[in-house]
Amino acid sequence: MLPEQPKTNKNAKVNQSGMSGALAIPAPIYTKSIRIETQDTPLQLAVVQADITKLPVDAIVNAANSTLLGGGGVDGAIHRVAGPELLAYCRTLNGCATGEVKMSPAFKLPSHYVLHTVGPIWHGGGRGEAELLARCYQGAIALAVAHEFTSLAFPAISTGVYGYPLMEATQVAVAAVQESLLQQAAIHKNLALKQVIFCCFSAADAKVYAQVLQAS
Ligand code: AR6
Repeated sequence: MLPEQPKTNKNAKVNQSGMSGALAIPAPIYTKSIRIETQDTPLQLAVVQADITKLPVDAIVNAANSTLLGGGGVDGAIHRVAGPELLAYCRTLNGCATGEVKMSPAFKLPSHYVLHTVGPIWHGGGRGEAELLARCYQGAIALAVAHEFTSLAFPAISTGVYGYPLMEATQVAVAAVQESLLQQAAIHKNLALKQVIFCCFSAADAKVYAQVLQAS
């Protein structure tokens, strides 16, 4: 069982002014609103350039490896900020297969939960990489909806150490998130989930995400 954590977001509001406080989400580089008939309010997709460990959202996604016992890149950053309690908790999760998602509390991070997923290692595209990567995004959205999170932030899963080409990975990410939101909206009349953030570490990555989201 996960320790009790409040479900309301500490600060889901995107800081449109660009003035960043300690717990503010930086102003997005690009946003897209999705209006769905069954939803009272539009869902917002936002491209933000930030360190994901600083985002005060309900849940951040971790691009982990199948041991869930930490590593480099965004995984290492998340464990460093969350503190040793995260590693101790992750030891109880018995690892995670590629394309699956497991949840933990966020401990010292400003988010409430971490959704750990394992993206595919890029082998050239012929080993089901796109489908596995899409499953990471779909699974995280499904968990976020099931737990009534209002905001969720993704890093660019698999595009670092795992070598997935950024443009291809971004196309998978943007399509999988939008398809998942539409699927979930067809099931649940009013989704708690209002904001999905594509959190890019570099300005160059954020530009690619903005282009792909705009074209979608
Ligand atoms: N905030 C947001 N994005 C970040 C941050 C951060 N603090 N740090 C890195 N990124 P990677 P992968 C970006 O390598 O390719 C680990 O060792 C980074 O620029 O973290 O899925 C795991 O344990 C890139 O765009 O994850 C696994 O063994 C993106 O996060 C392996 O790496 C993903 O890069 C997973 O490799």
